[in-house]
Amino acid sequence: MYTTLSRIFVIQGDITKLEVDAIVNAANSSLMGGGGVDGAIHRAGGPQILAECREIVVRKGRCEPGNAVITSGGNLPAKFVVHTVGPIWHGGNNNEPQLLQNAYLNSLKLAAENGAQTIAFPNISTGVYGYPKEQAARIAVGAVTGFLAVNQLPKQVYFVCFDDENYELYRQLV
Ligand code: AR6
Repeated sequence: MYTTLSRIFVIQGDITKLEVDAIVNAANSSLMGGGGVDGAIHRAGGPQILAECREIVVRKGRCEPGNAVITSGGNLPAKFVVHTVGPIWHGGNNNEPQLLQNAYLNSLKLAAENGAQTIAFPNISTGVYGYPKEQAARIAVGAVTGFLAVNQLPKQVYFVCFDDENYELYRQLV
């Protein structure tokens, strides 16, 4: 049996390159793609991912902040993409911490339900959505640690940091 922290890894790089069961996309509520990591995932994964997102929107509507949906990985090395929507930072008194925590927890739950043994997260909401990086990192690590303590899947979680500041923050926290 692993201890929780030994199941968490911090790496720096491009999440689209990872050979894990699931990568998480920091999407927006339309699920129709965008910039940042969302743009990178759709570019690398090809049109199949967007087609599946379209079907989901037709069936269930938009993806509200804190929620998550799952598609195949298209041309990515990952089997699945979990699309979640983080909160836009409006100063911190608009339920941002809870919504960010929900984005992590609902992504983990959906990945586990689909049998994912390994999952990789980007630093949700810390780009275009403007969430302060240290606060976001604390929420991310807290949510993942809490989930792993009471769930066997995913077996391993990767925090994939793109910028140096996030990488340093996560290395200190984990
Ligand atoms: N791999 C890993 N991390 C990345 C990559 C990559 N290839 N590219 C960027 N990042 P952002 P948000 C990091 O802006 O703040 C989109 O337009 C980046 O350095 O992608 O949740 C969506 O459609 C940052 O740390 O997502 C939404 O409209 C982190 O990913 C909106 O942006 C998240 O930055 C969502 O904003």
